[in-house]
Amino acid sequence: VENFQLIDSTLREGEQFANAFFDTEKKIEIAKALDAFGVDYIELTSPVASEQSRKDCEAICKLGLKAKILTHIRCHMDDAKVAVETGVDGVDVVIGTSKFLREYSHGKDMNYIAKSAVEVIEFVKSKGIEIRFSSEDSFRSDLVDLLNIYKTVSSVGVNRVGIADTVGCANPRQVYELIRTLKSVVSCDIECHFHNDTGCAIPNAYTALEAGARLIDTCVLGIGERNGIVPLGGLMARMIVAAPEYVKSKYKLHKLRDLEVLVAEAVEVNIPFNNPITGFCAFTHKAGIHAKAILANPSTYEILNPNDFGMTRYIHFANRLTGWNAIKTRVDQLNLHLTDQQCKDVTQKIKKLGDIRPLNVDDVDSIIKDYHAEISTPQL
Ligand code: HCA
Ligand code: CU
Repeated sequence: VENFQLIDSTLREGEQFANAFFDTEKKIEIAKALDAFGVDYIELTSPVASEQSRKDCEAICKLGLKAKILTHIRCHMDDAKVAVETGVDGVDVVIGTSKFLREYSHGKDMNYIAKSAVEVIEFVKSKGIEIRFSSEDSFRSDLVDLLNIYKTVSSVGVNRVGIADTVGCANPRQVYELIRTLKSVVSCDIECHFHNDTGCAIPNAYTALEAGARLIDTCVLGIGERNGIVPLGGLMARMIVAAPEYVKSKYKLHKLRDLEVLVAEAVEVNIPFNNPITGFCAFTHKAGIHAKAILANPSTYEILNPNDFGMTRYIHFANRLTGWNAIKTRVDQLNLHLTDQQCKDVTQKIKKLGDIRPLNVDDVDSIIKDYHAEISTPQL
């Protein structure tokens, strides 16, 4: 899994998210933030989608970002001719290969698909631009059809092939098998695009890399059609565990939170409470037993180090599950001096109130301060 690359599609798949509308300025802001984070590629909406989409694509190409700029088109010469004039570094073409898409979407057979794929690939390559060919709805396509089309596009020198779980139906075992099989028929890099309808987007992405794929499509916060695709942040959480040095040296992980806030505000959603890394409680420890061990060594209950992402760990002590180690830490923070036994006593008082109602930090602080005052008052 070392050496993987990211194709961020917030400005293509992400535009297909229910709430998304990015004006030119917002697209440029997001493109710059993605580039600063360090994604390898930025994928943009097709220039034939609308007049403004084409202009925005040209504007982003002119920014001179480090990330390569891609646009995403149907497997059709009409689209390809417009795409190569925008200034992009690469073109991603896609065509539906499942029986659903062949019957209810474009109505073409596999021979027609192969013929137009070859034509588009040769044309885009002749312009000195990178080209990726992908099948749409790959996991509900006939395997023989799929392998044939990939063999064909590989032989005409496509730069990457992609597979897409368009409906989010695949599970990791199916992903592993398909990538393994595909690797035996193509010589180029493999890219993967996973929707999250059944909650498998990140596991599928990870498994695809294990099976030998090289590139993963992501969106910030996982936005996209329906409930979206692989979230950039969630994939980072998975990958930093698998390839810590690579991930830490390649991506500016401290910029993740701001990038997510930027996109969340643009599409008017909140960052989910259970979001990996940036969810509000992602590094909050609560139970007394956890708090004690975290204070001794954070790795006891943390697989991710919040510092790697510019986040901070928090020990939630204002509750009835708290323990005296957490309270002792709070006592120290308040610059008060209590013995261990006194900390245990005051913890009992806190738990007692915590049994009656939810507590906040002020409640705990005043219990501690009152207790401290009481034991410090000379007895007459
Ligand atoms: C769609 C197309 C796509 C394309 C994926 C890709 C999908 O919006 O239906 O080009 O890799 O999910 O199949 O996003
Ligand atoms: Cu998609």
